[in-house]
Amino acid sequence: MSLPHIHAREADVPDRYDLPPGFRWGAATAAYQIEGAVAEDGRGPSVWDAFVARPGAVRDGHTGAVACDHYHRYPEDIELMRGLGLDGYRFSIAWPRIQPTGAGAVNPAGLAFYDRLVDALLDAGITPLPTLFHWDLPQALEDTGGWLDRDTAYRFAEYATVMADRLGDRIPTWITLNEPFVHTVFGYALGTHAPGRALMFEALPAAHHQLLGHGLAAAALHERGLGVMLSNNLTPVEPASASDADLAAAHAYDTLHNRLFTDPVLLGRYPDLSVLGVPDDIYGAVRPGDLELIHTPGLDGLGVNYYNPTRIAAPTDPGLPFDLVDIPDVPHTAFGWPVVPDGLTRLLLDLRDTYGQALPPLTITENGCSVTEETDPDQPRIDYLATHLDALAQAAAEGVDVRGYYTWSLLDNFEWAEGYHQRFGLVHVDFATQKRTPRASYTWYRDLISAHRSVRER
Ligand code: IFM
Repeated sequence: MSLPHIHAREADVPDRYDLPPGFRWGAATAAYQIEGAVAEDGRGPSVWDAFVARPGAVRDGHTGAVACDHYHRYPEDIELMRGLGLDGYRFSIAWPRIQPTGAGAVNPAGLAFYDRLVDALLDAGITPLPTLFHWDLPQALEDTGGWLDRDTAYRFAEYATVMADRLGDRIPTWITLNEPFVHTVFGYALGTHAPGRALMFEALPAAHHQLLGHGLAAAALHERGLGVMLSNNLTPVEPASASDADLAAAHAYDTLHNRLFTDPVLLGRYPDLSVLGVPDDIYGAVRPGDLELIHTPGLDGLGVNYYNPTRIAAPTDPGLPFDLVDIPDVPHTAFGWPVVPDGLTRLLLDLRDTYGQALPPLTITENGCSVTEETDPDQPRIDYLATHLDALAQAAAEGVDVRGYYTWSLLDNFEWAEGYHQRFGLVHVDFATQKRTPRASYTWYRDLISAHRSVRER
């Protein structure tokens, strides 16, 4: 990938982003992608342990069994974070370490790991920002239906309560779910992620039950005086043309990707799902009172994970109400994702315009760029981060309340169905030796954070 319009700037670190006081700089990871140690200290199996064992499910048969071995190497990783000068670190808690079967008995060794991690972060002056669910459902819950089963929402709230009671004295704000859109669509509709179900639109009860789990967990967190966020992968949707058919298809896709998840939480209602051919009660999943449970706790912040916009055309396959088409004439990442920084500005402005007073403060909880071994060194990542931060600052200048930026990712890690082939890290990881090597983007981000801090302190 190359970005002809900007060549940023290892030496030229901007202190020109006009961001609000207290803006938080961070980096993000997730448990199954970095921890490894999948059979240690009483951790139960998750849906991802089962999925990676399926022949052909993950490129080259890669698994997260060892990943970055962060379970053992977290002190070294926290030193890397300290070196960056991070304000915050977003990580996820592995539910199967806490409740190996997803319900009932709590595993003391699992709690002890996150105690150690959180205490070490605090010692390093870094605020922990945990995500309670980043896709690694305990397999025992999948065996009883996973997120298709309403009961999983109640189990999730129980697990959230266990964590809040254990760590709530040290962690002010919690993220309930990560990217319920991706988990629902890849995990339950298409089957390209765990748990590998291919139900197409009949997957959507899994979305509703995640949102219900969010609402129940949010209420428990709020009762304990804790702040609550939800992170979704959001995308600005652009029609391929101004034709009525393309506009209708773009509306349908926007409903599925964005509004299905954001409207219930912020507005207390689902968008019109008939554009997807889905019944209002999502195949009987939505019961009276559910939307109140989802909406009433409110959100203290919305986490925005932004990677790219999505261009949509009228369907060629009659089975779907839209087609995804490429965005030509822009650079693409190693993953093949179009690089459109001003899509982030558009997304943030659209959120403000769509939700108005109902929109809580925003935090970018993921944004980043993968390279492959072959495309290192990582100038493309520096360019990606620099241009997206420009786009973020533009939205802030136009009045969007955005409070922080967590880049994806601190470390190269297990990139789900792509295994170790896509590398998102500021820090290169040699998976044979576990050697960590900070990249040029690490130095760039460190200097950026430091420049902002000195501006702040002036
Ligand atoms: O690695 C993922 C992460 O787990 C969720 N958001 C997108 C990232 C890059 O694909």
